[in-house]
Amino acid sequence: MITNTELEHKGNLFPGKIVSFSQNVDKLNFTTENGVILQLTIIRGSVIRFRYATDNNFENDFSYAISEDGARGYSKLEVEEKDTHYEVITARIQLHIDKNNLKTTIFDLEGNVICKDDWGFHWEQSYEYGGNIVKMSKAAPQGECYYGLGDKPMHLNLKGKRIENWATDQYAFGKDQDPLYKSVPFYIGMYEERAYGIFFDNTFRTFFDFCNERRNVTSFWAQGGEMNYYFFYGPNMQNVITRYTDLTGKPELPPLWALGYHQCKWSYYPESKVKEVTSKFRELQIPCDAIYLDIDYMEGFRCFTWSKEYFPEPKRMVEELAEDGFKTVVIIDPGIKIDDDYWVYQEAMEKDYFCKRADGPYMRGKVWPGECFFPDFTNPKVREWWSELFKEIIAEIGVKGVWNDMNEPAVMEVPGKTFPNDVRHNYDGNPCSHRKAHNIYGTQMARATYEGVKKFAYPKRPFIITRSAYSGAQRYTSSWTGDNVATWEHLWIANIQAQRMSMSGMSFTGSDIGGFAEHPTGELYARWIQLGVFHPFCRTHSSGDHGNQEPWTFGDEVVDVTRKFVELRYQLLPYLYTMFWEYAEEGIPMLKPLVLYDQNDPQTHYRTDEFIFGNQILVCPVQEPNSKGRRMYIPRGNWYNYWTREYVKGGMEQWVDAELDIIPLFVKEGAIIPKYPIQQYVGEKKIDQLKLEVYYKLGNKEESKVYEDAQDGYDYAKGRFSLRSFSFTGKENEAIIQHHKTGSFITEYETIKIEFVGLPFKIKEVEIDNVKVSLDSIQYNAKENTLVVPSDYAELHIVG
Ligand code: MIG
Repeated sequence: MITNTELEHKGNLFPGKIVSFSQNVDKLNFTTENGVILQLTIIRGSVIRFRYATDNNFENDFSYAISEDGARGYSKLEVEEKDTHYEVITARIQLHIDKNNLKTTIFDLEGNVICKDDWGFHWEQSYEYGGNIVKMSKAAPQGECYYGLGDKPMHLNLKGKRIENWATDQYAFGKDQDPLYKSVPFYIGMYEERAYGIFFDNTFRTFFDFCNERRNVTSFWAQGGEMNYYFFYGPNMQNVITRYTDLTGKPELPPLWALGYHQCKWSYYPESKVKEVTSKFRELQIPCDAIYLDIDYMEGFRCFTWSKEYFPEPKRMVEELAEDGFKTVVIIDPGIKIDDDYWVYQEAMEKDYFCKRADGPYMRGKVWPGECFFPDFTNPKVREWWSELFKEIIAEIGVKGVWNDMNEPAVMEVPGKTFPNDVRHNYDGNPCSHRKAHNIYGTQMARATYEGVKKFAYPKRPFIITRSAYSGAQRYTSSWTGDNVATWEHLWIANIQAQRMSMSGMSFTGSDIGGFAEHPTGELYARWIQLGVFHPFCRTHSSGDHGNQEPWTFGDEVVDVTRKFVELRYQLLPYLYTMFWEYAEEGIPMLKPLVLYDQNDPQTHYRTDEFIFGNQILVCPVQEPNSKGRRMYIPRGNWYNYWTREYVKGGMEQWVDAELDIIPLFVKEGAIIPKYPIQQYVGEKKIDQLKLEVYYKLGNKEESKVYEDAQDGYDYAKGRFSLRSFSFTGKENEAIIQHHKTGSFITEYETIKIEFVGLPFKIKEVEIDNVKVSLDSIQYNAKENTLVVPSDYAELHIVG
């Protein structure tokens, strides 16, 4: 046992005995003899904020991450003073605070330890910066698992790893490389089937150590700021994530087209090249909704300008693309070229909106346009100004989405690849150095961009994508995983990153399909698109230096595979949109790693490859060349192989066939999967019929939902949406599908085509809303096991 005195020798300081306690409604303050204050805020019965001050002094309380819309309030709060500790009891947890040393232990109501301080809060004074290095260490029982933390390209279970959060432009990053572009200081711990979460809301450079340094200890620390974290009790992992997302915010629904397939390259230019690519998609009938313009569309890389040579009439081009169903998305970087004749530069200079060094000069750095200055997006006035800059691009030219890159912020040819630490930031009226603002810079840029696009796209919905992000960025933007590489290992990484981002409250994420750096083989591209269509954001992108990466550059077989999977994504749009609605509404992660799907099955704790897309579709990519299939773990429960329709029992590892045109895909029994007809882009066709694939299950009810609305705009917020709930009940010789619709949106289609999969009997009789109907009148097709019912039926009863 190391004593406090020994540790103090190493520079660590510890809280002493508690000398006073006070309560102000939801805030409990415990003060120690040496001037440490622990302030607990009871946010909800299962969400507690822990905030520690040293020298009796809290900083101004300000966070970019916390959303104002989150649920607050608790039903019970009792505080009792005992001999050795204070006891705090809510409706969900109990918390002990040791009077001797301020250490805390959190229990569930049955008395199981959920999270316990090891050394607890301690700190080191930082002579160089004047603040503290704030630290927290927790006991880590053997067998505890850890998940979360954003975009880390390593095993999903973080046990044994040390992690660093410092947003970094990491071109061609590798497996296990850290830090990367994002910093999401939120993790989920799970021990004996009970999960909890910790969000360390500190934007300085932070570290997390999961039993790497000491086998039985998990710790986290920051190079400045406060020890300020939120504890979320589960015990279900999904509840931990929804509570975290509730606190840090949920996205609005994107326009449906943003869930279509997107094509990108660095760069498509001139206009004729853009048109050649978009026409080829239509010619080959590979659905596609968006085309991206990378930095070369600008005049000398000046943001908010267009190259006269390559894009002489952007408005006309964007309109013509729109006529063909393509939405144009353009890149906007933070670096503003130093150029007296450039209006954006002039305005920012006049208004004094660029970041400055501590001693006065502007923060000057080289990026694509050459020498640049950088707006201080942590200044609310700068964000307001920036948002106005989008007027022309969005309102006049008709661009539909904006892509924010280089916002770590990235600077070329300098050590650390970013701003020096001394750069000053406004931080919404809490002036600070870059040490504190670095990790939030990208999010504030994306936020300002979102506000601009939203304002000028109104009454349509905005679409933003960012590379850098901090917790809470999901309120404004989607994201991609940065500059990956065209290798099989990166296919594994992409799968991990998309799942991890989903668990970290940022579901709307995807990778550069096929890899950004280098060039994939056709086989790798095919395997990647098969996975990519199951990621919430789905875009092919490449650096273009090593050849083209449009699907047709890999030959006919790959074109066919691409078409097959992109078509499947478009058919599944109502399913995907419903997943998004559940994410936007309740914070439910769109992708669920198996551990999140079934945490009580220990087999899932170290799985990485398989995941659940939404609630009912199991996906497992093939990640090796020359494969004819793979072994995978099918989680507990019963499933149907989507391709062969074979019924499979889960709870074991098994071989699954998967030639190049197949990705292992399973549907949960009892699921009702909605499909739209194939379209080349969202809105191409009137949806004249909804299809439901009904996967028969014997026994208990299974619930499925379909959310629909106008696919863009905000009418849904006024109740003009359609939410259909279906429940399936299967018996040996009959089945019932109940259907209930809420919301005032009238869907275009008048009929629903139902296809039964795995039905163990031949349909002989059908009743709709308790009225017997003839099989002819519902277009019953015995071979395909399909029938057509009115879209407003309430109960369908089939009997064998
Ligand atoms: O220094 O805009 O990650 O997607 O194509 C490279 C050019 C800058 C990095 C992005 C990438 C983009 C590229 N950008």
